Amino acid sequence: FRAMSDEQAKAQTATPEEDTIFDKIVRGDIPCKEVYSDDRVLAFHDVNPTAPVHIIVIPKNRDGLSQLSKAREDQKDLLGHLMYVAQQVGAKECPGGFRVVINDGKDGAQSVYHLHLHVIGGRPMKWPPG
Ligand code: IU
Repeated sequence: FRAMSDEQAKAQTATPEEDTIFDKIVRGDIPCKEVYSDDRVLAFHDVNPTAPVHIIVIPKNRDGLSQLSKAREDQKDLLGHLMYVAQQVGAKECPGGFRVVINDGKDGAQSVYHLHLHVIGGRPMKWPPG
C-alpha cells in the first residue's frame, strides 16, 4: 500500500465542480431561513441583506449551472421556474415592488458559483446599480 498524495486523493472524490455553500444549504448541512421550497427550487433569506427584504432563489440541483452564462437549452424550463418563484416570493414579501438581480462572473460581482436570483426590496431601489 502506498499512500496517495493529496492531489490523488482529491481526484478520487472530486465532482466536476466543487461544492458551493449553497449545495450545503440545500443538503441542510448549513441552516438557512427558508422562504419557499419545492422539488426543484429553494428560496431563503440572504445572510448579509442589502435591503429590508433580500431573498436568494436557487436551483436545488446545480447541474452545471454555476452561473447564468453557463445555462444550457435543456435548462430553460428550470430558468423560467426560478423566475416564477422569484416573482411569487417578491410579490408576497414586497407588495410595493422589488428587484430581481443575477450577478454573472467577475465583472458581474458574482461570489457564489451556484446560480442564484436575488430578490431585493422593502425600500425604494436606486438606479442605475453600481
Ligand atoms: P453573489 O451574486 O454571488 O455576489 O451573491 C451571493 C450572495 O449569497 C450574497 O448576497 C451573500 O450575502 C449570500 N450568501 C448567503 O446568503 N449565505 C452564505 O452562506 C453566503 C453567501 I457565503
